[in-house]
Amino acid sequence: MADYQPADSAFALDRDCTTLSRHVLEQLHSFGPEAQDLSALMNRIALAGKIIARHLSRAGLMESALGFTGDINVQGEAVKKMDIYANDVFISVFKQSGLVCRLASEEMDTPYYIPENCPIGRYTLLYDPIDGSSNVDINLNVGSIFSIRRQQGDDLDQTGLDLLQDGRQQLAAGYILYGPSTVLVYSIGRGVHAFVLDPSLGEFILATENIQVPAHGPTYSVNEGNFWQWEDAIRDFTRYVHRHDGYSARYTGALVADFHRILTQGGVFLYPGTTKKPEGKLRLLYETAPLAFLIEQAGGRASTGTEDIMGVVPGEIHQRTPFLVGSRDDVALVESFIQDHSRRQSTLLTN
Ligand code: AHM
Ligand code: MG
Repeated sequence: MADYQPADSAFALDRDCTTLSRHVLEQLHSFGPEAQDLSALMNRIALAGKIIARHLSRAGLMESALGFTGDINVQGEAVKKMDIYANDVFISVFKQSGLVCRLASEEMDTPYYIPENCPIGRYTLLYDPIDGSSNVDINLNVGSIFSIRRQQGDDLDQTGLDLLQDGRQQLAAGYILYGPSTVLVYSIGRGVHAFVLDPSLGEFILATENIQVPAHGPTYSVNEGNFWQWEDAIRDFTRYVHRHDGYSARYTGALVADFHRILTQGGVFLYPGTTKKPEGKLRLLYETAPLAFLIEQAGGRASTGTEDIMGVVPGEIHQRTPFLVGSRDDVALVESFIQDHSRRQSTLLTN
């Protein structure tokens, strides 16, 4: 009898079978305890993403899904109902995981502890539940950003001090982009991979493996409404791109969406310091460090302007950093304007 030959549809079936949890295990070439943990953690993040995507897709039809709560968060920003919903989704999902003892997010002053997980929960989830929340009420792109760190010590006094370490302590990082389709991008330090949610299967299916950001790209992504609040160096960079062919401005108001464009097509995203916010707007532990982890894995760069984001040690959980991220050459170009200005300033001071 002839050997069995898979039909042409086998290719599509192979593709459909590369789910997120299978991919994590394949990446680690192991079914050991740590690989099982990471796979389970990614599965939980995927579940949170599916629940949030479902809620977003129907938000305009539901009472009390859109708009503000009337509260102000620890960042001094008005809180949206969707921020709280998504924050609670991650908490509920990780309560059931057993693996996570603490969660720290943009929406909570101090980390949230899950006492029943604490004797065994070896990991901490840091996250921005809804990034770009100004887009929520107008049905535009938003995202969730996540980072996983191994808990160090018991943290019995619940200070979370072991979280104040550089970005190289991250075990995994990524984001979920809620757009025309829901896309999950992650890295466990072995390349950057994108998955698309197939709603008919209810699964994130591998779409692109080992994403590499081009060394240079056409996009510069920055809120130019802040032009007169920036330092001269950043103003000079934007004047440079205005005067040179081949650059396009793109800015959605959601970091995850702008980052996703740059990760896939190249270019640079900037949120520099302003006179009102000298450290910029974006937070290190759950916004800039996870995206820095991804971009480095994809062959790009992330910088404050003067140092690599991955090397920054925060002084507190909600610390902000100026942020330049994207293609290697484009980040270097912005940094060169910053270096020129600081050289000129020190020459002025010494003369
Ligand atoms: P959020 O997490 O509270 O939504 O704030 C972060 C967002 C980013 O997604 C985006 O890049 C930035 O804030 C936009 O800020 P601005 O309106 O100042 O340009
Ligand atoms: Mg955010």
